[in-house]
Amino acid sequence: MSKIATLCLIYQHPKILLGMKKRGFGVDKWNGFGGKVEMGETISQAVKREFLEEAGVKVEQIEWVGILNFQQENDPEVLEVHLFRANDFEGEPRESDEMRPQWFNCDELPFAEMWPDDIHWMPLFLEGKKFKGKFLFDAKNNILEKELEIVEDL
Ligand code: 6OG
Repeated sequence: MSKIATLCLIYQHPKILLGMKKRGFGVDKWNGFGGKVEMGETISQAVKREFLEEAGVKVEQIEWVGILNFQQENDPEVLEVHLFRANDFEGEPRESDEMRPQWFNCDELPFAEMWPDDIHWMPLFLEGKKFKGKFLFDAKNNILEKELEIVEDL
């Protein structure tokens, strides 16, 4: 069983836009913007819809950079997250019910307040690599197993 979600980060070197998740899954963590792909929409439509809903900005040119599969111990469901990068956007990031956007320097990312997988794939993201990965978490969100590889194409 698997669910598909999106995750998109705006990266304008050296700045990267993250959002503090205010509610729901991943609450109190900094992350990119995204969410579940809805019935009848494509993955890239979901990226754009979620960015607009969560941060009030329009992203048009998005680059698909990774696929990450997340699983919890003793749970057969896999969350397949499609990761994207955007360089440009229209509008001014603003806080929504779900996210509080903030710019960070890419050398000063708040990994202690991010999902524990991020520290593994973020260097690849910042280098412009494409990658596939798989992470298994325990009930306390510690990583039990990890696989991560650079790929030419997704
Ligand atoms: P909603 O449930 O709010 O979407 N997401 C993860 N992001 C990272 N960096 N690590 C994880 O490790 C994640 N699990 C889920 C995908 C949830 C948002 O959170 C991302 C979506 O953008 C477990 O609709």
